[in-house]
Amino acid sequence: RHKFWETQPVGQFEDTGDTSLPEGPIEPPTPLSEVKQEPYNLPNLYEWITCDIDSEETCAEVCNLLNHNYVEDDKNMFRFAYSKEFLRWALRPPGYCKSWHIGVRVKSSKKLVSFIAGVPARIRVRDNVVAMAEINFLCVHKKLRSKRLAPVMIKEVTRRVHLENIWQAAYTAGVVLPTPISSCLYWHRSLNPKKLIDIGFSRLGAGMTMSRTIKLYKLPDSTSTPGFRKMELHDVPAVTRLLRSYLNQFEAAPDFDENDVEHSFLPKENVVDSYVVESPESHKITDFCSFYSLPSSILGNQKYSILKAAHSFYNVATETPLLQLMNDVLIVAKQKDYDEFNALDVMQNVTFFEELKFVPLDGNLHYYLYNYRLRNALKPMELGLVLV
Ligand code: NHW
Ligand code: EN5
Repeated sequence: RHKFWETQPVGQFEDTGDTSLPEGPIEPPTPLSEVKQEPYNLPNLYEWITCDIDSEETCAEVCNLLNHNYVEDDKNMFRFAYSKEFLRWALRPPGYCKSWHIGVRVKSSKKLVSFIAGVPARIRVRDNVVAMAEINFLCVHKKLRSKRLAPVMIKEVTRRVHLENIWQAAYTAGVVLPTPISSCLYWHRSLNPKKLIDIGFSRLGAGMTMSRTIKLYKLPDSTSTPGFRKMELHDVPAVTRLLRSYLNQFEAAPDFDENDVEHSFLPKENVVDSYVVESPESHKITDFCSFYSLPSSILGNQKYSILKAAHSFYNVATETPLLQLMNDVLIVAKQKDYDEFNALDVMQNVTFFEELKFVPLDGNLHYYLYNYRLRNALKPMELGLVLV
């Protein structure tokens, strides 16, 4: 059934629930001298390239490939539209490896037709912090689909990750592969209901009029929590402490240090936004919330071409109720002109969905580990990991 995935060190469907199998690495590392030194073979017309994301031109090419060929919903109404600034941010975390940003070009025309990327991350799975690659942005040009190029992309990134002495990976996908460590749902909160309904992203509720719907989703003009403000550079140590202690409770979560936090959360216009609550009395940082900006192209609509979506990233509430904190995030997202706010049912997110008028969307997001077995799947609420 899965000609490629059956050959890989991933949990196989037939092994699910087999409690005799140990948790942890499926295969041991091999000596680096035994890792294949040359790239995998590509069909003759194509060549490998390492993408220099620093280069304006290469970054634009990758962005362009993704904007025309990356993930769409099941009805092909929307397609993720990552910006260049976003890609630069996502692909260059502390310790990133240029060789893990992999493209395939047509030899003759030099046209970029496929891409896959990895970035390093320390991810704790139960009691073990594991050095991993996070794999993302796998894309094959629409005209080259179903020719088994994806397995070659995956094997090549695996080889280049192995060359850096890393043997595990984490990735998410909308499709079911062997075997999810968790299967999550997307929920969303409408900020601009009229536009969302006009473009077919959502529907008018039963017995609802447009004006009642607009009223239902109306938000206050300003945030309510005293001391709620944008995160700044000097907040990095406090935010790192908050995140580390919060993420401890989950079965799988990133092991962030201050460098990671500075890179991942320091606000970057139209890429990532983070807020803290600084207690007006003690000046302690008590709460944190963040979202990243991932617009979608609206395919074939006369009036609108871009859906502006904010995606919940990591949130930590210790003093402010999570519900109130998230209501304030909705308010700032609305101020920044986002059309909707998305969140997965991971961590404690389900606790605010109903009250804050989130509704479930129609797609799943499955989480996977490469070369690391878990005996049982995790509940979304046991997961403390969000990939962009
Ligand atoms: S998920 C988003 C993936 N990208 C898209 O959906 C964009 C639009 N689609 C495409 O570009 C986030 C193509 O349809 C793709 C498949 C390229 C998806 N993950 O070439 P063939 C990520 O980027 C398997 C993994 O003929 P295609 C995460 C499929 O099951 N495998 O198909 C990426 C089949 O194998 P099987 C996927 O449609 C994680 C084989 O590919 C997959 O022309 C990557 C068919 O290949 C997916 N999303 O191209 C894994 N979609 O065994 C990283 C399909 O079933 C693993 N397939 O026969 C870790 C590596 C690092 C390890 C380090 C130690
Ligand atoms: C790597 N970091 O399906 C992640 N989007 O899940 C890559 N639905 O926008 C993998 N179907 O339900 C990501 N509206 C996998 C996600 C793939 C993209 C995707 C889903 C969310 C989505 C929207 C629009 C659906 C349009 C048609 C949605 C609300 C209900 C909708 C109203 C209109 C009729 C259908 C239902």
